[in-house]
Amino acid sequence: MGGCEVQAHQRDTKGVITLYYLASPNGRKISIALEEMGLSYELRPVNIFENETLRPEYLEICPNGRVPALVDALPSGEVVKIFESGAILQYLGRRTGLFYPTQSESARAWVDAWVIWQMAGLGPMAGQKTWFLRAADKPGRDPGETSLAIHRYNKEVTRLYGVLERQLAGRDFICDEYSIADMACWPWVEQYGSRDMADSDAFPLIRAWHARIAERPAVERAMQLGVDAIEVPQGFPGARA
Ligand SMILES: N[C@@H](CCC(=O)N[C@@H](CS)C(=O)NCC(=O)O)C(=O)O
Repeated sequence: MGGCEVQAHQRDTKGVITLYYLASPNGRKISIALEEMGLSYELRPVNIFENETLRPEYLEICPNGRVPALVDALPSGEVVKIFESGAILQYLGRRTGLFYPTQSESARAWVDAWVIWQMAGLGPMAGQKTWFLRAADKPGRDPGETSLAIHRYNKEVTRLYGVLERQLAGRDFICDEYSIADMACWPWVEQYGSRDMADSDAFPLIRAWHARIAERPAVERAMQLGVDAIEVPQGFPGARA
């Protein structure tokens, strides 16, 4: 492990999946899914702080130059490469038939909707809010440069937390059964909890849901992965300040 150089992927049963990873909210969605699904994989830490995501060989896998990305060398010889954590979660769900409904179109559509909700809403809004909060903390920063953005993103994140809180009323998980939708959302709530919101009494169902998932053995294992490989700054939201 280490570095983000791309190696030839062998067609064996062990380590056919390579996860390009940082111990960040988006990376953890995928390590949680892999651990929950019991798949074997090789973890390849990618140091975004040293621009490893911008290397040509990495951009071949992830044209967007971000982590996570995943390469799956199938026994047939087909090599699947995927970027965008939501697409990776859906792929792993299809691959295993786990935590992603395969029989019912209505159930799968609902899980997809919540995965996209996280990808288009909770993740970007919480990420931007945290980015501006960190920027505002920088010594000498004029508060006028960040206050409107913090106000805007805080309002939107609060609204999104309200959406999630309502969805959790009367159910243990976002789509009744534990699914990739929970895996998509949970690391962002985990991340964001340190910045005031999830600890708030305003969202008791989110807090209980968060605790329920935190104690799953697969999640505990995933949270330990790669933490020593690359140091992630405190409060890192998924994009550099
Ligand atoms: N929508 C993308 C976002 C990925 C993303 O922003 N990843 C962060 C780490 S959590 C990253 O690679 N940041 C690199 C940078 O800011 O240069 C996904 O969900 O995969």
